Amino acid sequence: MKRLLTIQDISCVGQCSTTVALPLISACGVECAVLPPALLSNHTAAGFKGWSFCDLTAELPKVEAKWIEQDIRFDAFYTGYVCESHIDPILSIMRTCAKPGAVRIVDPAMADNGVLYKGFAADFPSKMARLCAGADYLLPNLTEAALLVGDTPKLNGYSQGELERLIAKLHALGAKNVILTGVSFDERELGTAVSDGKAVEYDFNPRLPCMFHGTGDVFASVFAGAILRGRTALEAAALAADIVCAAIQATESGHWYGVSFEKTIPQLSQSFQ
Ligand code: PXL
Repeated sequence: MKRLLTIQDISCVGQCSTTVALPLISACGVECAVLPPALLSNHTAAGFKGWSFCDLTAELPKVEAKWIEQDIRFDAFYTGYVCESHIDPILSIMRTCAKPGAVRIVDPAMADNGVLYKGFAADFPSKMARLCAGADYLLPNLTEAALLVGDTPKLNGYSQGELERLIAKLHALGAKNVILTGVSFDERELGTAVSDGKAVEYDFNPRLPCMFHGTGDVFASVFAGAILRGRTALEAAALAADIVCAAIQATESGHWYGVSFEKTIPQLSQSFQ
């Protein structure tokens, strides 16, 4: 069994980050170790009135030292929501605790719908870009992609040419494969562009008429699990999108802070039987 380390916050309530990654990656048949660089009472998106934030930056080198000492190494790293002070310690762990050929999956979780999440300074995307530079798989949404390359985010209306120029700029940051989510050329469909730097392939699903928190984390977690189970980037993105759609459809109305991804776990583990 492959062993992945996910590095992103624990939001105690809110169905995002580590509390999504651990069950979904496990359901793919991949061992999931966790390293939370911060502990929050809940996520920071609209709906919650505030949040507590306990920064664990100082713990990161201590954890790293114990792993080095005990020869604990990982086949893959998957990073999500992190803050500026976490980036150098994470880059160090990804160097010192990697098995040969370890894969780096980076979800630059910092923005959506044209704006940065609350709490991030305007120059944060340039800091996140340093983590993205070493990514084997970079998984931004359209807003994150634009901010990473210094463009003003556009909410919709990217032509195929504009999208592929944006993808080329993400490769120029250093990312090997780019998986761009939230892509649409037609209001009935929403999908993903998958690029290895040579060709761009697309996967679309019917657009669902609603917006939920945490779907990016569900997408990235399933994508990471599927890559470690040997799927191609396009296959992994298509499975991740199917699970996101199923999770949205399984979410009862009034459940506002996340999606009921738990109900997709049987379907997800079936895909790896
Ligand atoms: O789902 C991304 C995410 C992760 N962690 C925290 C967040 C968010 C999105 O708002 O606030 C703390």
